[in-house]
Amino acid sequence: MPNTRPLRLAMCALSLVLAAPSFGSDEQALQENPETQAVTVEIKNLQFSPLELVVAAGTTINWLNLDPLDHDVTSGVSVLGRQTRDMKQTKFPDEKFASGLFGKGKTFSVTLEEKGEYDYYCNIHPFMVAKIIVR
Ligand SMILES: [Cu+2]
Repeated sequence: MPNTRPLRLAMCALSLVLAAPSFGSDEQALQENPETQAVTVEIKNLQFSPLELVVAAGTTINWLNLDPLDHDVTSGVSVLGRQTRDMKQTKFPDEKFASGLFGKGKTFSVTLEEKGEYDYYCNIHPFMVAKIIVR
């Protein structure tokens, strides 16, 4: 019977290397700032920034609108694209939070106590989608 141990070790090392990027900078940021109580998401040029944010449970998220036009922040999923052409509905709010429209220089805040992934979008610009991950 051939000895497969060296190969298995090599595969194991390879999988560690491949897995490394998934421990990305968000995880690092969370570890470096475990006491962070509030984080700001900027809304600028019809985009949420950052698109994906990892925070600790209990963190308050402040969305700050820097665009010269109104936006909103609605929790849930917005889907767009060719494959959605026949769909009756492309926005699926989950009613965890909804800001209503707010203008330039204004903010909307939510404190997220429960761990999980929170997708959200802008109702009037449904291509604006982003996500908060609470760990
Ligand atoms: Cu918008």
